[in-house]
Amino acid sequence: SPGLPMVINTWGGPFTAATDAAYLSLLKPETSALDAVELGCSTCEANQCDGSVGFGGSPDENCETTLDAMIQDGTTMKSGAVAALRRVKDAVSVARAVLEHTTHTLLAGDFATDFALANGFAAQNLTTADSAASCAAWKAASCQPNYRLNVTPDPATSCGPYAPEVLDDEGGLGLERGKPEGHDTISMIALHAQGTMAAGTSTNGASRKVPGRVGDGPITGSGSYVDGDVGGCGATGDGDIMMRFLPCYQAVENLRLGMAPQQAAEDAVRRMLRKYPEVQSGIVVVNNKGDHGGAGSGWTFTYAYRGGTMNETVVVSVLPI
Ligand code: SD4
Repeated sequence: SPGLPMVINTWGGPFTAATDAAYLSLLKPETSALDAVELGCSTCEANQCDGSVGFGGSPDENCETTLDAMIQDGTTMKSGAVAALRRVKDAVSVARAVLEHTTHTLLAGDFATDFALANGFAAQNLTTADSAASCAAWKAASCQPNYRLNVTPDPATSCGPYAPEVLDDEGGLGLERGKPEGHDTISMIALHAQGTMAAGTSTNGASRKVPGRVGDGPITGSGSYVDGDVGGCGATGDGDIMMRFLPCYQAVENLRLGMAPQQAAEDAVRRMLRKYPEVQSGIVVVNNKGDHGGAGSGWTFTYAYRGGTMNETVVVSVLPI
């Protein structure tokens, strides 16, 4: 452990600006762990970290970007989240408003947008010239006829109708659908100097998804999870698979049972690999003392942290299991 306060999150590179912003904010005593996580995730939303957080990334089949985010308070276990949020850029802050201004945990789609607007957030276009162009190119090339159902999709509307990928003996349908391209989510855990903890996640999800698809990001225990009595976890990767395993819940419970963070992370990833050997996943785990570890599969995962009196953020590279 580098000591407290501390911030730790998925990915290095552009994501370290989020680590720094959150860590530096925690040096002011009035900043809570929840404030730090909100600020860190917001930093990535504004910077469009890797194109996978915030506006303009991962367009769905309608070429629209929608956002998933959650934030959890490790003292009360309250969490707030938005799923498939449309037309509002500040996903993690809207998630925080759900946590603070409602008794609910998760709002979705247009209703989440309505809630955001009613709470003073601005309506904005989440499409950029880049996201519109890459989506249009993909649809022109890849909305394939579905031979099994004997229909040809109309790319002007969607690529449906849909059939399970496993039934696709033509190899054409669905191969490029819902697979994130250059995909990285920010999931962050903050430890306040007083020992309180919070965690959060923000992402624009997977590219070319069926409109309405919600990933692991806004699911408590999947995108992230924190219990200040034990520790916290943040996840990134193929959310369609990962959310079936609640890997962050698993990792934090592993800590509770006495595992070290590294072991807790590896166990959570192995549980997914047992059924899905190809899954791309990355999880970062930290106990409430600041000891940390990470594990991933299918790619080289990185995580970033800064704590105690560290002058800069350190990035740890984790080879796939
Ligand atoms: C999702 N977990 O929506 C996100 C995407 C991601 O690295 O993290 N990609 O599935």
